[in-house]
Amino acid sequence: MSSYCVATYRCYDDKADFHKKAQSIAVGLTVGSWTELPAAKQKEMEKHLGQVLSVQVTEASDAPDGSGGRYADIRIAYPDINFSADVPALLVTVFGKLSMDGRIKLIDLQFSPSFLSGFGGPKFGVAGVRELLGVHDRPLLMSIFKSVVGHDLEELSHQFYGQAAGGVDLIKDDEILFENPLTPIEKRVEACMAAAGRAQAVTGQKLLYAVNVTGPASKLADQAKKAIAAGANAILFNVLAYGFDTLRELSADPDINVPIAAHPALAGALYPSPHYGISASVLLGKLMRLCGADLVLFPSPYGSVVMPKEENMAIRHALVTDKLDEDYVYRAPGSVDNLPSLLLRSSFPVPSAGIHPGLVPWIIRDFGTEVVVNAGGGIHGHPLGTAAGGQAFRQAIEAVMNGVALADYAESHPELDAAIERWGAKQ
Ligand code: 1AE
Repeated sequence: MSSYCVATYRCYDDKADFHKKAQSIAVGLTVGSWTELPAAKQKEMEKHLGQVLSVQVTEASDAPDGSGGRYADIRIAYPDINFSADVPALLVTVFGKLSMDGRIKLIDLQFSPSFLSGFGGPKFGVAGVRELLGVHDRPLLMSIFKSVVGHDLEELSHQFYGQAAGGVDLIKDDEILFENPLTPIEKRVEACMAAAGRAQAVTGQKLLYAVNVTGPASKLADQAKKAIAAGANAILFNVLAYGFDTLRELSADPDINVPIAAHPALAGALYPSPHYGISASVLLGKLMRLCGADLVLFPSPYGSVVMPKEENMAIRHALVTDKLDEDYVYRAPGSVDNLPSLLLRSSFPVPSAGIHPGLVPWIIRDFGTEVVVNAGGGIHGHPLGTAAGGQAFRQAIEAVMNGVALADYAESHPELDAAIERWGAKQ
C-alpha cells in the first residue's frame, strides 16, 4: 500500500461537475491521463495515480465568500512516490499549475508519516523560548524596532535600550532592515546586545533579540552564524520571500542554535482571497511549524491589518495543537507504517500589526496565555516614551492575569492610563 499526502481544495463554480473536476485534478497532477491507457500500463502506473477521497458540494446561499455561490471542498490524495519529501516538491505537485486554473484555493494539507519523518519542526518552540527567557507564567511581550532605515548604530542602540527598559521579553528587527553600511549585522548585534545587558542590569530581565538575516539566499546561513557569533540569541526571517524549504534548512542547521521568528511579509499576496491562494492556516500555521519556526507573526483580528478571527484561530490551532496525528497526518486505509506518532514542538503564535495595550484582554481571551503580544507603534508611540510603552503593555498583561479590568488597573498605573487615553481600550 502506498503512502499519500492529502490536499483539500475549495472550489467555486456555479455550474461545474465537481466530481468530474476532482477526477481531472487527481489524474492531471499525477499520471496525466488514465482512461486512455491500456490495462497493462494502468497496472504499472496505478501507484502514481492521485485518488479522490471526497467531494463535498454546497449549493450555498451562505457561501463563505459571501457571494451566495456554489462551491465544493475536494480532497485528493497524492502518492508520495511522485515527489521528493520536501515542501517545494509537495506544493508544486498539489498546487503548482492548479493554482492558476480558475477559482480554486488550497485550504488544507495533511502529510503521510513518511513525508513527515523528514521534518523536525521548531528547535525551541513555546517551551524552549520560555526556558531561554525564564518566563513561564504569562504571555510574552515582543517589541518591534521602528524607524530603522537611515539610522546609525548609536540611534539604534538608544532605541533598543528604550524598548528593553520597558520590560519586553523579545525585540525584533523591523522586517525591512537589511544588511546596510550604517548598521551592519555584526555591529548591530554587538551594540544591541550591549544595550540589552545595560537594561538587564536595571530590569533583571532576560531578553531575546531577533536580528533580521534577510538578504541573498546563498548567504543566509552565514549571515545567521555571523549574527550568532556576535551575540545574537534569535533570528528574524522573512520566510515567504524565499520559501519554506529555506526556513527548514536554517532551522535544521545545528550551528543556528537560536529561536527563529518567522515574519509573514508577502503572505497577503497568498491567503486573503476566498477564491484563490493558500489558506492562512496552511501558510502561516502548518507549514511554518513543520519547517521550524519557533515564533510566527501574523495579522490579528483587532489591529490595523485585520485577519478574520476564524482564520486567526485556525493558525493558532495549527501552531499549538498536540493532536498532530489527527490534524497533520494522513494514514492511507490499510497502510502499515512503523513510524512513531508525530511529535513536533509547538510554535508561539504572535498576532501583530496595530496592537496597543487596550487590545491585550482580547488577545488573551482568544489565544490564552501561550501567546506573544507584539507591538511596534503601540510601544514607540506611547505618549510618555518607548520605555513607558513597554511598561503599559506589561501592566495590561498583569491586569488580565490578575482578573482586573484595564480601566481599574490604570488608576494606579500611569503608563497604562496614558496608553488607554491615547489608543482606547476595545470594548
Ligand atoms: C504582521 C506583521 C506586523 C509587523 O511586522 C509590524 O512591524 C507591526 O508594526 P506595528 O505594531 O503595527 O507598528
